[in-house]
Amino acid sequence: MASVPQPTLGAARQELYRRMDRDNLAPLWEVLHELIPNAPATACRPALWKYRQARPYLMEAGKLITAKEAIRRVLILENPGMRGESCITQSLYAGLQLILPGEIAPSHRHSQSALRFIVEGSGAYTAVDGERTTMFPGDFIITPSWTWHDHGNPGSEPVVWMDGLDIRIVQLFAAQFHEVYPEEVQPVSRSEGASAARYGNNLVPLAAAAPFGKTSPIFNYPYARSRDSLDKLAQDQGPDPCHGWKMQFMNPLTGGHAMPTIAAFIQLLPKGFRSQAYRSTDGTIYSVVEGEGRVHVGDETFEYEARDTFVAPSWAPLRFEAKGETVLFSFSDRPGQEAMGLWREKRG
Ligand code: GTQ
Repeated sequence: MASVPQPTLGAARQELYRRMDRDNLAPLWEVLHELIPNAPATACRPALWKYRQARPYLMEAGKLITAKEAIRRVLILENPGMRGESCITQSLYAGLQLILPGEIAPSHRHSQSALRFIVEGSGAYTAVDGERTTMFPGDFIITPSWTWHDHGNPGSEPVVWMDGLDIRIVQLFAAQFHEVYPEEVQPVSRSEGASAARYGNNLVPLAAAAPFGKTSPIFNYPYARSRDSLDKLAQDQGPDPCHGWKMQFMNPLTGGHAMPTIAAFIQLLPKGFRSQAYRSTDGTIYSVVEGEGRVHVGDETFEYEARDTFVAPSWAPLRFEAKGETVLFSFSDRPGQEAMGLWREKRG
């Protein structure tokens, strides 16, 4: 290269790039720092969605399109740094789904896994491979990969839940499959509570194979039980300085995360709690179940109240100031990062 005259070096490089570009080749050195940054870089921005603001749109949508026509009547929670990409973090999708009294969201299955976190209303059900479970606010419900699922609302009030799906992860691997069930509603083949009875009482049927593969055999973790666990934990020990009292939803057959691609958590912050800053590589979506306060995410500060959703991008420092006793549900792509040896956290 020493023989190339300096003033023409830039032009010569550009000319080389142009020629190799036609043969689908590109110089690494022009993009190396972008490809391998010093610390997590993501277009995902800290954001909060007020339920009070989102709800009227959802109810208006309820008047303009049926659950049946929409297939799933959902308002996607789009990260402001990734508009149009149908995601809330770089790897995860979230939305608010509405099902009105008398409606049915027809049965289908897909390789993407879904979680439901019930935000408002009671009495709707979701069915997973022949078993229905009735939804109550704060319940954490799983639709495992490739299981038939439909939702229905035989009750008398609108029911809204937050959907969390691993759409982007499955897309990254180009492993998406989807099938429509031949009828609108799948037949019920097990009694309500069957999964909880078989796997949720520290018992397991002899020689039982995991009914949902790598996903927990329990597909409804009721809020009443999660809340009780948090309460009892808080009675006997002090809060973690970063997390308050935080628990992870578990697959009882493995002791690991309840879902293979998504981790889910529930945590309690005492009234007046000011947390120490915490960051981790799993960008995390939070749904406020109870309480109000302030959360600092990176350079942003949000006031939260019950039913709001907010997102903390990968490696953004997170700090809570709970005005009232607060319960937060959260989910992230942590299982994948742990499986690949990528997950990191930092306190303070
Ligand atoms: O309930 O099956 O928010 O398939 C997006 C895709 C919900 C669902 C969503 C879905 C569903």
